[in-house]
Amino acid sequence: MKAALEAMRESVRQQLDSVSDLKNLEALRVKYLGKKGELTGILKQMGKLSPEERPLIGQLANEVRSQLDAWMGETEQKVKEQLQAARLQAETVDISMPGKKKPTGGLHPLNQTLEDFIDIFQSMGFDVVDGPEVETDYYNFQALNVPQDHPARDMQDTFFLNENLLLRSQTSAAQIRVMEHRKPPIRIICPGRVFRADEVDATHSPVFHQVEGLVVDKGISICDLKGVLEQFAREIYGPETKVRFRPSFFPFTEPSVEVDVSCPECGQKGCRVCKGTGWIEILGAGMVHPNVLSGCGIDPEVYSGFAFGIGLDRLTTTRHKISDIRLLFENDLRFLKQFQK
Ligand code: 2NM
Repeated sequence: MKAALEAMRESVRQQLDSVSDLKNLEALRVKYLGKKGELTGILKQMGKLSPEERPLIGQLANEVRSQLDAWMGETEQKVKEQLQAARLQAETVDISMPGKKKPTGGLHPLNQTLEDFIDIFQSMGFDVVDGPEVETDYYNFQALNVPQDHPARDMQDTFFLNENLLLRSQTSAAQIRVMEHRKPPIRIICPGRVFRADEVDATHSPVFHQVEGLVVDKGISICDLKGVLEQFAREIYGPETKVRFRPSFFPFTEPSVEVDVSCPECGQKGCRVCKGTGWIEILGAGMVHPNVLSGCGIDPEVYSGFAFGIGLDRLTTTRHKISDIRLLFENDLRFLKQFQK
C-alpha cells in the first residue's frame, strides 16, 4: 500500500505538470481526492493491514492527501494566472490607434444667439417664459391694446386659423399670460417663433424669431429701459457700444421707441452695414401702455413697466454677416456646419 500511495503521488505530480485548464484540474481532483477517488479506494483497504502497519500507512495517506491538495492548489493558482495573462493579451487595446470620429451636431446659429441673449438677461434677473404658437385674438391683439377693427392691426398681416385663433405675430401674448397670473415685480423674456404673412426675400420671412422682454414693478421708468438695453448692447456688440432712442409707435407701449446701436462694424465712421449713418436699428421698445397693465389686473397708478422686442433672425444675420435670412431656414448642412462650435 505504501508503494501504491507513493506511485499515486508521483503520477499526480507528473500529470499536474501538463494541466493547462481548470476543468482538467478539477477532473484530477475528483479522480484522486474525490469521495470515490483513488485515495479513498486505497484507504478502504486499510482493514487488511496489520495493526502495526495501520498508523504508519494512515500517516502516509494523510501526508499524501495534504501534499496533493497543496500541489493542486498551486496548479490552480498557476493556471488562473496563465488564463488571466492570456486574456489580458487578447484584450489589449492599441491606444495609439486613431479613433473613429462620430459626427456630432451643433447648435443652430439662431439658438447660439438665443443662448447668448438668455445668458445676458438671466444675469440681470430675468426669467425665461414660453407660450403657445397658436394664440387667441384676445392674447395676440386685444390684451395688447389692439381692439377688433383697430387700424393698428394692419401693422401685421396675421395668419388666422379661424375667427378667434391665429398664429401669434409676436411673443407678447405669453407676457400677457404672465402679467395675469403673477404679481409684480415681473422680469421676463419670452423667446419664440412668430408668424406674419410676408413675401419671402433676403430679409423677410413669414416665420421668424423674437425675444420680447418685460419688466413691471413700482417706479420703473424709461431710464431703466435704457440701462437694461445698454447693458445688453454692450454685451452683444462690445463695451464701447452706444444706444439711442428714436420716437416710434406701438399700440401696446406709450411712449414707444426704436432703438439704435452705434455701428459695431465701422465705429460710426459710416459703412455699408449702417448705410453711412453710424447707427443700426436693432429693436423696438417702450413703456407698457396703462391699458395693457389694467387689462391684466395690474393697477397702472401703482405699477409701471417697460417692454421690448428683438428680432433674433436679423441679429443673427448681421452678427455673422449672413447675406440672406432664408439660409437660416433651409437647414443646408454645408451652411450650418460653418457655425458648429
Ligand atoms: C415690441 C416693441 C415694444 C412689447 C410689449 C409687451 C407687453 F406685453 F408688455 F405689452 N411685450 N412686448 C413690445 C413693446 C414689443 O416689439 C418690437
